[in-house]
Amino acid sequence: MNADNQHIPYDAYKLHGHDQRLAAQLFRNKMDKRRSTRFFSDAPVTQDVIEDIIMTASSAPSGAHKQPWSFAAVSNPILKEKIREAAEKEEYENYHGRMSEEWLDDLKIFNTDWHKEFITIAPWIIVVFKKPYELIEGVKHKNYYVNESVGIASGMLLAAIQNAGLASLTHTPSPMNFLEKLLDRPNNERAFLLIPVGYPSDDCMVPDITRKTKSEVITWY
Ligand code: IYR
Repeated sequence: MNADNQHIPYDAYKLHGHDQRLAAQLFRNKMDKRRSTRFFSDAPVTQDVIEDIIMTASSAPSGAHKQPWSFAAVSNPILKEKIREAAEKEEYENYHGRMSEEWLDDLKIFNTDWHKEFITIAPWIIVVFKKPYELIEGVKHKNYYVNESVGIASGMLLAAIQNAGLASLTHTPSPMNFLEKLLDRPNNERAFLLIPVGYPSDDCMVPDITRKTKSEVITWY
């Protein structure tokens, strides 16, 4: 393209041929081993690893490059205890009347209930926040494609967690506004996902589920 003041040459990461085939296969295999985990070890994970994982997520594309996200990384045990207590309070209500029979039925194979021990056991929880707007000098500026942008960043976060040899869970206590209060977030932030991160416990079990096959998910044209 023609040079202008707003563009610089792209220093692209490229692979070709065998290297490309191998990289694609290895990454697929690594990601295929990812499972949502509800049983964590309390073994520590260093803050610099969590920082790299979050900054990988924050490299995601976003509408008009507004990067409409922020991440709270919590290891403080007292705060984790408060978050667990509030999450369990909401989940108790969900499992006792707020979720439909069909929903509860769909969840049976996962053996979930309102107890959320993983919030206090995992060494870290990362709370992803979305920012529907920015507040600049008291003026609201709407962000674009906020759910898409934060969803992409969250997917990259999960991939980075897996790449670091750690386990995670995408937990969605609902409603989640207690997180904004407990973490003292600014008015323009809404909790999007709560993600415990750590090693799985040695006796961690996961549901016996299969993934859709390529013919079920891909249509070639
Ligand atoms: N948020 C509840 C219920 C729940 C909902 C879905 I959709 C799941 O895939 C799993 C659980 C909980 O975390 O228990």
